[in-house]
Amino acid sequence: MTHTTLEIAGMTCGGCVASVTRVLTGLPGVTSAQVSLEKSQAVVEHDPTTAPVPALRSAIEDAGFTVR
Ligand code: 9UX
Repeated sequence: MTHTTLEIAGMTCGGCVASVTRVLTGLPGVTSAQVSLEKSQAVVEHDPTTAPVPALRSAIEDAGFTVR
């Protein structure tokens, strides 16, 4: 397992945090996601083979947010 920190733009409320958390933890290979509204970031614990960083990025962007 690897920890990756992603900078996310566009989260404005707790509902956004819940959405990002749900899409990340719904991906195969993602063990956990700690999403922070204040820091505009997500720390994701994942298997980089099953859930590579571009897959994390795509899932977040498909949910309507921007990964910097
Ligand atoms: Mo509330 Mo966050 O509608 O998009 S979930 S602003």
